[in-house]
Amino acid sequence: MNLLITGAAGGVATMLRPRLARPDRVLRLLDIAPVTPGAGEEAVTASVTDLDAMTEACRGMDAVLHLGGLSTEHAWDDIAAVNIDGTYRVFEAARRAGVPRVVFASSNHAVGFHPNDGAEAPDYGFPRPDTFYGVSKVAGEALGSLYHDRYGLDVVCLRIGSCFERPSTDRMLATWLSPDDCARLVEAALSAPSPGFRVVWGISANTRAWWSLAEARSLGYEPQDNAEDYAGEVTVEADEYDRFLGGAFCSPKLDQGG
Ligand code: 15L
Repeated sequence: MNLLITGAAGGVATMLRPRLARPDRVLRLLDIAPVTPGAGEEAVTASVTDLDAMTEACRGMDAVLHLGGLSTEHAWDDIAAVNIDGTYRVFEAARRAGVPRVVFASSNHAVGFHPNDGAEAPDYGFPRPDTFYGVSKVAGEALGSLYHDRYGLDVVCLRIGSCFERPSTDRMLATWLSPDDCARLVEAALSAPSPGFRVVWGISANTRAWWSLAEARSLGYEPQDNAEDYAGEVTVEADEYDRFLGGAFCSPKLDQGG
């Protein structure tokens, strides 16, 4: 199983590389920043915004894990160019090269302005982005839906919570996705038979979870970690914006002006 990973120099990809390595798998690592490939890996220095380079990078791959792009709020022009146009090019390149499956790193910020009432937010919540970044994740999900319905690609969108080595704030006691569980979720998204188009939450088995794991589990995801194990170590922020699913991304501090 050959897997192209975009955004390979980024934080999530760096945590995933050793966890996704398999003797019978090539990981093709694509980023604008140079990446040093290890055993079973290949590196491609290119931008997701370059359709020809993306199409070339997709050749011979069985799936694309699209992690590339801006991972926080930025000015509209940058979000539009890198996250929205770039994600279009990833899907289009996959289609042109005959790659049958794309796993797209969406985000909780696609639905960040939904009120957080403490109950588990359901799967497939209607888009309610909290930032231009969140809008780009909604656009990526929409592109995934289109490329499934029109061209038959299998597309799994992961509405990732907070994927870091450890939870560091009280919000992350609800939203944490451990690196090991992230790899488990990606493996489920890569191996579920004919998933079609899916949108699943990406969190660990957190005692204080705000989000449903029903759809992720239906793909075969079995989380093993729980942020609660770190409850004594996190910073308590009591962020007033935790009344929304997107937390601090809902703050006016992220207004882009204009
Ligand atoms: C995200 O989508 C961001 O990429 C990441 O930096 C975190 O802020 C995360 O969401 C989160 O909500 O914790």
